Amino acid sequence: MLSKRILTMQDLSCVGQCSLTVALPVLSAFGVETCVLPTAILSNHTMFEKWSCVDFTEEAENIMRVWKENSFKFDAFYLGYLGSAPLTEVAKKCFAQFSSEGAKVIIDPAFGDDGKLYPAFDEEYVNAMRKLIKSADIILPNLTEACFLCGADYEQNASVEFAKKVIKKLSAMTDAVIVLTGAEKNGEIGEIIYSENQFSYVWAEKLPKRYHGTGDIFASAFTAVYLESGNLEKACSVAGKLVADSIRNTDPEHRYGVNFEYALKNTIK
Ligand code: PXL
Repeated sequence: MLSKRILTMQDLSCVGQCSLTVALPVLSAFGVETCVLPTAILSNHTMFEKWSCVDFTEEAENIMRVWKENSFKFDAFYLGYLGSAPLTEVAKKCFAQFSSEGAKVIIDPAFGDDGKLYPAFDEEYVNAMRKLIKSADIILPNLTEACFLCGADYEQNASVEFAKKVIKKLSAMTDAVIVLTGAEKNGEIGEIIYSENQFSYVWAEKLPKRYHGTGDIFASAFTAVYLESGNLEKACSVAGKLVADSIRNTDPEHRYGVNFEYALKNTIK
């Protein structure tokens, strides 16, 4: 059986369950052949007080030169935390040179949460991401990222109506399907999907705890299920369940990620 071969572009955080250390196991578990273009190598993710980081922009150019000589092509691209604005240009080159026919581009902007940018980012990065999402088929922002991208003021505990207004504003900037993650309604959490001028929703039980790295688990599982099924709602529902199972099985003392490894083992069973 021929499986899809995707390229994921994001950082390798040596400690902390996020980015490539999540994407690789999750995508493989769902049966997707996964190639990587690391964007940076960090000692650990940036929610720890201290971290080191080596940017990979220059090496990415070298890697792509050799890939071209080897005539590699990918059936899809999944982008997460890139780390610096020049890497968005690398990504565009990558789509231009290595897309199989009909290859999809799925982008999780992955630059902020709770109304704030992650520590390594600034307005230059947001601006670069505004341009990059024009090349996407699907984007997976949370409300913070959606607000930054379209220049809306972020609201805490936002209503679905507010989130839909932000999505509409964002949709003027890209033709991509928008899957807004982490929306909340009546004690439930879920996704607001905007595709072909229509809204749809996927809701699930909201668990009392929030943890770091759940966005990367969601995006990885979403990508795998969407590539296989072409069904946005199913992809959200399976990915949301994996996130919820991961949170449920996480020891409250474990602060820097979630126990997605345990949840994944059960999903596969
Ligand atoms: O989970 C998003 C993410 C990925 N990679 C790094 C991060 C973060 C969030 O803070 O710091 C390095």
